[in-house]
Amino acid sequence: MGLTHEIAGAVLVGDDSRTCQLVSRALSSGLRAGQILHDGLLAGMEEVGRRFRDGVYFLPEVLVAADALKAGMAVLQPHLVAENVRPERTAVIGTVAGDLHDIGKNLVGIMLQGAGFEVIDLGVDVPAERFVEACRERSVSVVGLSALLTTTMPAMEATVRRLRAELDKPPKILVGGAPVTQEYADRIGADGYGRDAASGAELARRLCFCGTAA
Ligand code: B1M
Repeated sequence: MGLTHEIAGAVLVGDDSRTCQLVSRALSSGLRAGQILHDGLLAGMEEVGRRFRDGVYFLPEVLVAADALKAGMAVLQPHLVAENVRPERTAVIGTVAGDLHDIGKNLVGIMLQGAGFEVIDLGVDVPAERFVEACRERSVSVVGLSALLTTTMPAMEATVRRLRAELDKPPKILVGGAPVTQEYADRIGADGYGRDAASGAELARRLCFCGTAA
């Protein structure tokens, strides 16, 4: 079994010390940091996403896998910088104004990282103008909006409207959260709706690389 495969396996079971050891070993054996990232850490996290989507994994497994991913990334980071490996796409995520729920949004962030995005997390209770600013500050491929309250869904709609009105080239907009539906996403003009974190990240990837949710 190759080292990258073993790394993916260590992420999958959330073993952070083994993930770090294997990443160090892979580096010493001459594997490139980019390969360790894609074929090892991210491949492991992608499988976590699939298992979560299919109901095989639950929240605790996802969180321990995310910790293993983070631990491995910490070992790999200086080597990625040296190799100038950068994520190809940037995603900005946040929970909309008035809403303090962040567990689902954090999961979406983890899955997006697993899908190869650099993630800028604006946190909770994020006003529309902050999303707009974040998209002006750098090149952003996708914005992910989360809302958990029926009372904050209008803030989601307002955010979509402002992103479209105020940016010359608006990023793809993905929405999700317990009260949000595909029908609502269509109505407010979002590009896509994620029922859960894994399908949200998968959709983000499709939107960015294929330009469509289909
Ligand atoms: Co709140 N809360 N809460 N709460 N809370 C709910 C959402 C509620 C359904 C509980 C209930 O009444 N049964 C209800 C909303 C009712 C409604 O509007 N229809 C509610 C309420 C009313 C409130 C307060 C108003 C209560 C009060 O103070 N009177 C208050 C509001 C505060 C505010 O936001 N301004 C409040 C506060 C809180 C706590 C702070 C105590 C805490 C939040 C802690 C935190 O997030 N750090 C909390 C919690 C924990 C919940 C419940 C119990 C759990 C939410 C959760 O984290 N689920 C929730 C009841 C429930 O859902 N059973 C409830 C787990 C999480 C993984 O799921 O976030 O849905 P979820 O994310 C999913 C998908 O939705 C999707 O992916 C995830 C799964 O993979 N997803 C996306 C989410 N965002 C996405 C974005 C995407 C794609 C997919 O693309 C961008």
